[in-house]
Amino acid sequence: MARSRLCLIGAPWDGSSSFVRGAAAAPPRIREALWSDSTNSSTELGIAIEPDTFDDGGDLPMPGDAAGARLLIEQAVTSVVLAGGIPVVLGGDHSISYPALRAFRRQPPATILHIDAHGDLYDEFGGDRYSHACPFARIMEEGLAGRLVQVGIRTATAHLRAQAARFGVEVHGPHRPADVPVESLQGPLYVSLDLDGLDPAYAPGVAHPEPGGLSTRDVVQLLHRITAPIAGADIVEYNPALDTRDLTARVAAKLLKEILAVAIRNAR
Ligand SMILES: [Mn+2]
Repeated sequence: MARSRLCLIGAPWDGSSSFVRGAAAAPPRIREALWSDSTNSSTELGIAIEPDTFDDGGDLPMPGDAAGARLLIEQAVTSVVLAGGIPVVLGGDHSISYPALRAFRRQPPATILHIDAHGDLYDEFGGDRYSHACPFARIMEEGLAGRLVQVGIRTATAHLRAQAARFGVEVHGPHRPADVPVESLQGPLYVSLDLDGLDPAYAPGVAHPEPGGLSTRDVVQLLHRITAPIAGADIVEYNPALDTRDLTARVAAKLLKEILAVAIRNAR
């Protein structure tokens, strides 16, 4: 595939975070880890990720209000989608996934593979229907995906379980990720990766660290098992202020590379 079909978009927005902010500082730190001389361009699929492997649209100039931020994200992602590109959005908090998926509303992805400790299916959270705890409720209400498959979930309240049942969400915990039927997921497929899906031992730099999560290896293997073409992806909730020795930035950059490699492999 034409490599320029892949387009990175930074969405430095954390104004919809319910606990602590700071994820807005993530995109430049993930890029820094991506190009750090501490590593190289290789991926485990044998596809190199170099500066010319994808377009980098830079970071969106976020306004101060959430509605304006959502509109800007939706417009930026829509322009990539309409040009036949594959957007990869770096958050920001998880609220950015809703406007990112709105960009596909003319042709929604068949499947969203959502890796997270949290279902993010609240009808509202703290009075905010666009909170980072709510994006997948909005996405499912608007029919922005055929199927939502969640992995790593370990904080399901009664409300979240009811919401998952209402929307037909397939919820997998962090146990036995090898049992998730990733190979059979239909495409186009959108990957939404919240770094708190990983155990805080692997990714401490998040606002809501939840022990008992996936390992970095679990997530790499889940990604590699995707056979469907990739429609788009996001990586969210990295909070540099809470990180230790840039560990989480390195995990985000590693998983970004593997997502890009899977997108290239599966488009062939
Ligand atoms: Mn989460």
